[in-house]
Amino acid sequence: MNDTQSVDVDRIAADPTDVPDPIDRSSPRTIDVEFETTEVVAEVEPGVTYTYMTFDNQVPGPMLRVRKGDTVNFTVTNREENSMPHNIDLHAVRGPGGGAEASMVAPGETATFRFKATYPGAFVYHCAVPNLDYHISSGMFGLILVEPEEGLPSVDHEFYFGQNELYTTGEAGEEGHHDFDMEAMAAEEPTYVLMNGEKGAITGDGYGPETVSVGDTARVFFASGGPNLTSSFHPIGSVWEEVWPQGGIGSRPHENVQTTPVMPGSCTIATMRFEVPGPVKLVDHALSRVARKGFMGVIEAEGEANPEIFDPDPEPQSASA
Ligand SMILES: [Cu+2]
Repeated sequence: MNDTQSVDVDRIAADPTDVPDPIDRSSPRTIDVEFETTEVVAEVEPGVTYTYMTFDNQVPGPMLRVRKGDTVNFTVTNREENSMPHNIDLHAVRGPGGGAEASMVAPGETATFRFKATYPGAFVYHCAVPNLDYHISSGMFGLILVEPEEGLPSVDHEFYFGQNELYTTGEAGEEGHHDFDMEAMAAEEPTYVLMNGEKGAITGDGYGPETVSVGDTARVFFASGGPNLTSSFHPIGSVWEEVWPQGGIGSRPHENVQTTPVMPGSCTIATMRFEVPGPVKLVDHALSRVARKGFMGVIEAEGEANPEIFDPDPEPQSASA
């Protein structure tokens, strides 16, 4: 294994609370979005570095939020010091390649295309150059939410997470700089499967869990970049009260879902309530990815115990008469 490299970005994991505000207007608007593509060294976990590819130096890339009927002027700039071409394909775009050809940029170039968001839902975006699996694996994916005209019901919290797998020349946890491993990717045998691009980023071992209060509600936006694995997205110690499979707003949600599949190139929107204090662990229930490959995120509910719902240490009860 090579020595670790000095990092270009201290934190590659997107902040799950960095979610654009809900849209409260009743008419369409034109929105300008600018993304910069980057190739940067960061830590997968302490002592393990990797050269990520990103939109705006974070994994997943920034969450975008528009309203059905909005027009988006989308500008992609490929940083001059990069070594590869990049572009963007948004599944919210009706048009060739989801914008990929129109946004193809060599290092130092900028391109702009325009699209109208004609259907609501949560959609993946990703780099779509010929080696797109390599680029997505390395971090080039994210989520765009197209709100329906009537908006979404209000909740106490919104969180944004993404899942992808890294294919490297090292073993998980092996110190040093890990190079990309094309053969491992072709075989779909990842070294790491990660939430927000880092091992345990959204846990007490990383930047800390997200926190909510007992009684709160939350909506989770979840993007599966892949490039190859389907996530079996499950909240340990809770249930998804509602799930919009594939982020498909417009259909009725599934209710009381334990584990929802999120295919590569897809998203889910799921809601939950926190009725007792303690952690809710967000996992891929293909659990070797949690136990051995780094995937985990935690939402910690703080507040009063609710022993009627859950009592970890009940008083012995006498047999009823
Ligand atoms: Cu790319």
